[in-house]
Amino acid sequence: MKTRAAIATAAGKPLEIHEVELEGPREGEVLVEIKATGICHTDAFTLSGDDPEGLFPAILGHEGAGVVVDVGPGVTTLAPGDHVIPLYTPECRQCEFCTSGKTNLCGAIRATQGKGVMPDGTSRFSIGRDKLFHYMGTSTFANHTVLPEIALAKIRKDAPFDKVCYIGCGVTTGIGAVIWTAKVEPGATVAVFGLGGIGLNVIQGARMAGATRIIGIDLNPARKPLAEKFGMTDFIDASKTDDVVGTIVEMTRGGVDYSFECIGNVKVMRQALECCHKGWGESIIIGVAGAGQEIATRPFQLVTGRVWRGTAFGGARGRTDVPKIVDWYMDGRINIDDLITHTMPLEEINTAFDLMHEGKSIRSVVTY
Ligand code: NAD
Ligand code: AHE
Ligand code: ZN
Repeated sequence: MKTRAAIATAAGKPLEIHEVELEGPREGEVLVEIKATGICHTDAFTLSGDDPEGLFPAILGHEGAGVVVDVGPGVTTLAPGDHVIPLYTPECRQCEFCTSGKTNLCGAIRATQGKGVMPDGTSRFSIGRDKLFHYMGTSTFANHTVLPEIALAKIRKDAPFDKVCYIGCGVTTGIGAVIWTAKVEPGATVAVFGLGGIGLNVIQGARMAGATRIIGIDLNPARKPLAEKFGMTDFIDASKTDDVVGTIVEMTRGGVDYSFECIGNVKVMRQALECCHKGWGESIIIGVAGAGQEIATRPFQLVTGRVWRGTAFGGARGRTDVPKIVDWYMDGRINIDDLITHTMPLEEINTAFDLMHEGKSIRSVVTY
């Protein structure tokens, strides 16, 4: 079939809107009509050329929601008409990762996903004679896309696509990092570095978990009012101090119980670790750093009890947890609407990247 997509032709170039060819679903695969997709910083990161796994030409996008149009042979859990959220972290429930009970990182299709192809090693997308790469196994910047059955969470039909698409990455990553990765407990003190589409969800997760002190740190003071609405109790303008760590340690009399890096800056990752309390403070890396970047600290920081961890997709097991998060939204337990600052058609998708780089949006959503 033919469908419309935004194509990343080369690193650093604006996306181009074209009609593309999409092959139907093969064994174990599902054809989905994408109704809406968010634009996450990770899409910008890959488009910039900083992603060691970045491939071009590709159809980016990993924060979508849509409707099943067709299923390939062997698909048993989904049928045409089902509403779904694509999962860049699938859940096969059979691999050694899924059955370990220790991680949400499913190993079933990760290798081919990173190579921009479906599990059988081929792409379903092409334009003319040229193949296009898939991205993160999802490619939601296309009006239609094909995914493995294990990479789709079935959700309720009354949830609005233009809001719950954000659960496909940002909402789940931020809230999940707090409740599933860090397991923040009531009364905890928390520091959140970077108050964008992920960091504000960390703040909302910390408030849900009962944290009493939630310190937000950003270079952009325009983030303060919304962060306060979501539960931030204190704000540090990182552009106005050269001692963020000292400021936090003093404010909290020794450091925070938990910190979260939601930027992708290795220098800030160090600050996030070092502002944690001696003996027990845990720092969770969420931000994705570019090729060649490395983190550093004195090992003494770890010897004296601080813990450095990371999280992908907030530790969520997608097919199990994503439908629950959709319920939380529909029940009014979490706020998504205030974080979606811009909505636009696919033709204007490059504006979404501009708004992100200018610090003017939290989340932009493209509706098809
Ligand atoms: P965003 O652009 O919406 O937000 C980033 C925020 O960081 C902005 O508010 C910006 O002003 C602030 N910032 C930038 N440099 C700063 C500095 N030096 N000090 C303080 N604040 C600074 O991005 P996002 O969509 O929220 O994504 C954040 C990061 O999380 C990205 O690296 C993204 O790739 C990553 N991410 C990771 C996962 C995961 O599963 N681990 C999932 C989604 C996104
Ligand atoms: N391809 C990059 C790493 C990118 C990365 O870390 N991705 C996160 C999700 S970011 C969503 O916005 C993730 O889930 N990582 C786990 C995984 O298996 O990819 C690189 O550095 O090579
Ligand atoms: Zn993302």
